Amino acid sequence: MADGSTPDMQVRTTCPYCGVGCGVVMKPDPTAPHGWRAQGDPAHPANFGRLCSKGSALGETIGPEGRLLHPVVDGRRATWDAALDRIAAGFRDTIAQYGPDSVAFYLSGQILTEDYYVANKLAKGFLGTANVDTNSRLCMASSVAGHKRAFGSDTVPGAYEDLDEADLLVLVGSNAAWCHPILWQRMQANRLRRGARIVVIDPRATATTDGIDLHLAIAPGTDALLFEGLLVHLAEAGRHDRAFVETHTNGLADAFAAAFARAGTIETVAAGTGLKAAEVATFFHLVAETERTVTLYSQGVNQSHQGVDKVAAILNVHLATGRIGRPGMGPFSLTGQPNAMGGREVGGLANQLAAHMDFTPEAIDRVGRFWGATAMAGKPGLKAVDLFQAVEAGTVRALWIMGTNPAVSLPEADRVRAALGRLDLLVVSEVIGSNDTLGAGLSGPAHVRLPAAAWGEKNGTVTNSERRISRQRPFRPLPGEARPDWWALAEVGRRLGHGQAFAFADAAAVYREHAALSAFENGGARDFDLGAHAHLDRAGYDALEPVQWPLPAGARRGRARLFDDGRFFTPDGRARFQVPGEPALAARPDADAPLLLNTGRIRDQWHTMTRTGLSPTLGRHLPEPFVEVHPADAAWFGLTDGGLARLSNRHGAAVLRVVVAPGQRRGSVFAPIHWSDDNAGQARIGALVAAVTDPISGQPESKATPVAIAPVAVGFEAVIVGRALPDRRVLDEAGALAWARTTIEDGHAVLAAFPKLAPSDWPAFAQALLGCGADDLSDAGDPAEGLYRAAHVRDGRLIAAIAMTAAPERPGWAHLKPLLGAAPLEGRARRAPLASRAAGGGPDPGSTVCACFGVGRTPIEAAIRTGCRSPEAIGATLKAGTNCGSCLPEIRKLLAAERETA
Ligand SMILES: Nc1nc2c(c(=O)[nH]1)N[C@H]1C(S)=C(S)[C@@H](COP(=O)(O)OP(=O)(O)OC[C@H]3O[C@@H](n4cnc5c(=O)[nH]c(N)nc54)[C@H](O)[C@@H]3O)O[C@H]1N2
Ligand SMILES: Nc1nc2c(c(=O)[nH]1)N[C@H]1C(S)=C(S)[C@@H](COP(=O)(O)OP(=O)(O)OC[C@H]3O[C@@H](n4cnc5c(=O)[nH]c(N)nc54)[C@H](O)[C@@H]3O)O[C@H]1N2
Ligand code: SF4
Ligand SMILES: [Mo]
Repeated sequence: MADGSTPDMQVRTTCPYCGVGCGVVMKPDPTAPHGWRAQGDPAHPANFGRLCSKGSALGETIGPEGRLLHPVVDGRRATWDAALDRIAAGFRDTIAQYGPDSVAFYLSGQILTEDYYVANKLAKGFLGTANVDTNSRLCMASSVAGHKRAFGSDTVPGAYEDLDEADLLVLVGSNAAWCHPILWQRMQANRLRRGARIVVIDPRATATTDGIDLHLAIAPGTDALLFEGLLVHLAEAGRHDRAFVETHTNGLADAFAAAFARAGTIETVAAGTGLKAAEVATFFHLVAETERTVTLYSQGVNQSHQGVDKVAAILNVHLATGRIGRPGMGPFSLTGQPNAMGGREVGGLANQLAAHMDFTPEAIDRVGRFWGATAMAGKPGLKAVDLFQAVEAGTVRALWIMGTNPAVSLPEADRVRAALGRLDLLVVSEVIGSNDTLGAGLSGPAHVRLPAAAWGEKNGTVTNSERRISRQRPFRPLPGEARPDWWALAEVGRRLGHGQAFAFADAAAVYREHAALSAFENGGARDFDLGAHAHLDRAGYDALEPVQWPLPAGARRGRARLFDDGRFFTPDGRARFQVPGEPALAARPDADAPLLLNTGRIRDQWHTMTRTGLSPTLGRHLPEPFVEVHPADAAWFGLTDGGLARLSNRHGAAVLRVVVAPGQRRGSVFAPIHWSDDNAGQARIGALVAAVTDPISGQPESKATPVAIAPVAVGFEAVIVGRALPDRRVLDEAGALAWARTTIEDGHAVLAAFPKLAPSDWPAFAQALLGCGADDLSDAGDPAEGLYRAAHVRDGRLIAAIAMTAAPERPGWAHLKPLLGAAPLEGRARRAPLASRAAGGGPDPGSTVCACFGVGRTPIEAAIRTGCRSPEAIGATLKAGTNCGSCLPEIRKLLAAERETA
């Protein structure tokens, strides 16, 4: 091959980020940062060869930087034997003294099905506790509960093909353009090719509301009312499918009566949802006229005080119209994490037993016999928020955290972090050596850190949003002493005397047992059945092609859709309509906390950034934490675009960069979830989120917490670029009001804001931050004029540089990035780090729009002004948007903005 590699060296695997579950081909490439380049797998039915910006950058995130490479016990390096002995002894002693429910596991939709299976078996079959919960509680629990109540099983009925074949796509609480980009591209393709219409229901404008048919900027928390109104309207329009309802469902009369009482007219719906009557009517009309309708929903639905009600109201509409289980129609819960579904399949949630079985006496008996269990859990365990409150209260005393960062991602995160310090035994399995959760444990009396195998090294399966199981295959050796998570769990099981139950030779053996349990005494009674894989050998496992469950014994092909036969998994085989409760916010804004805090994601970062944060390409898009504020709220609270704001309430506080955004909902602000104390100053947004949960699913309301907001006065702005990261303490001592770090080629950058400082003190300040004396620094600019730059160059190599400007100006720094990796700077080039922009006078490219080709906002705007009138034209000129397409919504937005000004 042209790149020098042989085709058979490439490895087909699955992306470790979102629930789309794209197939990835990793190809050896000596020019790539760590020797491997990611490409979309043309044969994978989720993505047919495409990858979004995060998937495309996978090769940049697999290096050795920051990895946890050996076990650590009580702060000291330890052997695996010592660490595992310590865990086994800790669990045994804790259970002996306080009983089985004093031990708990907190897992993640990012571990593999095999890891999940072994953890669940160990806890629920051999330790005797169901205190096994997962970050999926913060993510999918409301969908799971909604599915089970309506269908009798946790089933996503449809397939991605339905998104290609629908005539109407309704997205509720989903920013798919950023969070499920490849599915979003499939929906866009349907719109362009077949004329499908797209409606997005979201309180704020997002990349997903750009260029669609209808955006309903709904009042937070009122979705159930909208869908109840729709249920009524569809009856009036004669769209209820009487035959389907009569033969295959129960309870429509009650659901309809409740809907009619609350949402009987378009006017009441409009008043309750804050929408215009005309908008509501347009939406209802579209749904009534379009049989092939798919309703996709995500965290604007699930992460809600009334998440289960929102799900119920959506499912009711599909059941009433019989638009379920048929091509191009159905409700579709978009899963977040790569293995959110796998976790549900094994029973990773505290209220599930295993293989889609609940804690019924028959199921407990069945699973117990299958496992040869010595201590079966007999009742559901604690859900995530309650679990961490039990840690705080001291009733849970030993906790094993695996593949998640709860000190950042749980609501009331400050409280959670403090609670971790109270445990007798805290075990954290991690791929990286430093994050907030690992840090929290240090203050506790005991602590075990286990180095986990990361993506690219681990071996197993994940299940995506459409029930499709795909293989994650290793293509790199395990670094240091890293080991797969399932192995560590099985070793603890063995040490507790259950050698036979945990004698798995490899991941394939775990998968086989999981498949066999799903088929055990099933006979079609349970939706989840992988019987056809119960005897899969190692070679078959290695060669496994992506396949959708159910796949019972004897089946050769998976099933794209369920419920096409009108049969549900309730005792009488009928689906059940549910009656949602009265819509109400968990807490209303008041004088102390007048705004609602909405939280979510950005395009190029994944959660707490432990992996995407390693990629310079991904860091360019939005390099610092921010809060989006409506212009009227900004004016009222005295906030300026580009300034700083302090958000606070009784749970915590954060200081963030203000982005004044007309598309933001008035009275609400939006902040991303990605920043932590590991990568920023005071930007852990979870600290402000109240631990209020849906009463049925236990899922926290992460989209509507009352907060106060106030401007923070900034004296000067700085950017520090260097080979090594400046010490966090130095930034704190220097009085940083806010800072965030981002990875760049060959080093790091820190963007920071500081209080006022006398210009004469700027040079000394720069020396302190760069950690060197005046003799080692060269400088330029005049602090008195609000401009100063200093650089530390050794042997012609740039070690670090700082650029400072008086606020509100911010220093340009794009030109500093390439200097870290540049050949020794000679002669005049030595002054390059002191320039305010690149030599040759080119303009600063601005924030990156296209991550794949590193194209910034400035050149795109320039291209539009010189005649590019479409994303295609911009692509032809600058290449922007021509690879993964994740930036096309932003390019369209820039086009619209330029048209406006022209
Ligand atoms: N780039 C990127 N992609 C990701 C992830 C990531 O970290 N980064 N994480 C993955 C994971 S685990 C998940 S769970 C998914 C989440 O994917 P999404 O759910 O699409 O993402 P969010 O940004 O959490 O929230 C979606 C939208 O819900 C809206 N919303 C808030 N309140 C309401 C409401 O009351 N009603 C309605 N209708 N909408 C509301 C918010 O304004 C927001 O735009 O993304 C996955 N994909
Ligand atoms: N306010 C607010 N809070 C939220 C949300 C929100 O929208 N708003 N969203 C919620 C949702 S939907 C989710 S999914 C969570 C996500 O929140 P978290 O799960 O806490 O976030 P991650 O950064 O994905 O944490 C995964 C951790 O596992 C490590 N890791 C990666 N791979 C492996 C592995 O193979 N083995 C092991 N042992 N470790 C590994 C990573 O380094 C990282 O530290 O956040 C939730 N919290
Ligand atoms: S859409 Fe992007 S992040 Fe999600 S699986 Fe595909 S490549 Fe990965
Ligand atoms: Mo999630």
